[in-house]
Parts: sequence; C-alpha cells; structure tokens
Amino acid sequence: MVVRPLVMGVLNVTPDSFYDGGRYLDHRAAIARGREMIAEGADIIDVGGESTRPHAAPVSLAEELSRVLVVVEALSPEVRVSIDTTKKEVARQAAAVGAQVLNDVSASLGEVAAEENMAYVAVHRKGTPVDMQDDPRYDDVVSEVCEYLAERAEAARALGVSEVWVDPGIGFGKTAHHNLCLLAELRSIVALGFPVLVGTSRKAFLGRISAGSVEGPAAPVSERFEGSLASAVFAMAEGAAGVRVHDVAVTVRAAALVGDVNPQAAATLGDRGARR
Ligand code: HH2
Repeated sequence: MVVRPLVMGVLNVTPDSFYDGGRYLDHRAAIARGREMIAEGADIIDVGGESTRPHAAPVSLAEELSRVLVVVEALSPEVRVSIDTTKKEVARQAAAVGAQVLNDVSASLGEVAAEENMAYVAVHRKGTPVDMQDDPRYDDVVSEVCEYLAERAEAARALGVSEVWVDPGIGFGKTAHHNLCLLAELRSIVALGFPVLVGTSRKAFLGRISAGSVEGPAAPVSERFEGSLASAVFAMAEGAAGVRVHDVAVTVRAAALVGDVNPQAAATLGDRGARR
C-alpha cells in the first residue's frame, strides 16, 4: 500500500474568482464540477463563495450562504468537503449541511471549528484582500509566517480542534519573491509539526516566472499550468501533506508519483495521506 499527499480540489461558486470565477455560479454546474473532481481522485473539495483575490468585492452573508450551502450539501455525502470562508455563520451553516473542514484564510475561526467539530486549516495572510498586495514587507518572511502559523495552530488545538493544518498562504500579502522563499524553505513550516497545505495553483507569481521576471507582469492564468504542477510537486516532495489545486486529475497522478518515489516521506503522512 502506498500513501500519497492529499489533493484538495478548488470549487469557487463565485462570479469573480481569479481562475474559475463565473464557471460554477450555477449550482448544477458547481455540483457537476465537484463530481468531476471526485472522479478525478480529489480527496477533499474546497467550496468557496467569496473570492479572496486582491481587491475582490466583499460578499454579504446571505449571498455567500446562497452560493455555497446547496453545493456543500450535495457533495458532502460523496467526499470530504471543506468550506473556504472567513465568516463564522457560513462555517456553522456549512457544517450543519455536511462540511467537515473549515479552510480559514483569516486564521481567526479556530473556535468555530472546535464548536462544530471540524478539521481546521489556518492560513497565513498579511493584511486584507483590499491592501494585502500593496507592497507587502517582511524582515524574514519564513520565520514570520512560521511564528504566526504556530501560534494560530496551537490556539486552535488548545480550543479542542483535533485536526489542525497550516498553510503559508501563497499570494496572501506576499510578493513573488516571498512566495518563492516560502516554497524554498517549506521544510521549516513542515517542522512545526502540523500537516501543511500549499495552494499555488494558477497564482500570479507563477505567471510572472513564466513571463520571464518575478518583478514584471504576469502571464495569463491559462499559461500557468506547468508552474502550478511543478510547484505542487515541489511542495509535496518537500513534505506538504496536501495541495490545493484547480487541475485535479494531473495533480493526483503527480501525488501518486511522489508517494512512489519517496514512500518513507509519504508514510509519515499517516492517517492524513490517501491510500491506494
Ligand atoms: N488560495 C485561495 C483561496 N483559498 N485556501 C488555502 N488554504 N490556501 C490557499 O492558498 C488559498 C485558499 C485563492 O485561490 P482561489 O480560490 O482559486 O481564488 P479566489 O480567492 O479568487 O476565489
């Protein structure tokens, strides 16, 4: 039996997400896409109803609920569903219709995860969607992210959450250089002792690299596939227990390869890995 890192498939029920915005706003289309990703081997489907991209328009509670609940309820009997939200009430109502994981880019909802008996993903973000990409600065990005994640994850554990993940929040208040530093030193985050989730999929820094300069303009999302796959494989090889991606089928095959090449590392995933 080989264990591989988990693959979380992204399902944004929004008009404005930077990659899949507008494709799955219709509930039937969203549920069909969720089922397609399940067939492709996704271990978790991450349902979101509010874009977190820089300068995204805020979404009301009622609107976010109306986007996500039907989709969470339809998919949760078939797969582990995570809810990508920063609103307590969305997390609570999603849990009531079957969501088992709370993916929190604000890293402030540990208490809700504990109360609802959900697994919890604490994501590092500097600033808010309005200002996070306005010249983000760190003295030492890796140690600042590590300190923050350790504090948030320990707090969630102390509140009683039994499964706590940490995520460096690629693109959340970070330049391309910061993102590359975090990937290069991912082992420091793995060493915190919590399973690590990494989401690089189709993000702008990959477009900058493929366009030739980390400082320059980014290539469009359609030209960021190779970087997405390469960075997911890199993260898994460096010890990430899971990757959050839009391109599920190829990433599942790549995750299996990582498990085959490095069964010892994969075995350390324990209960968190997918078995085949
Ligand atoms: N990235 C995005 C959203 N949620 N959650 C975690 N844990 N890690 C991430 O890196 C992460 C996340 C942004 O990507 P996406 O959902 O595709 O876009 P948008 O926020 O525009 O909906």
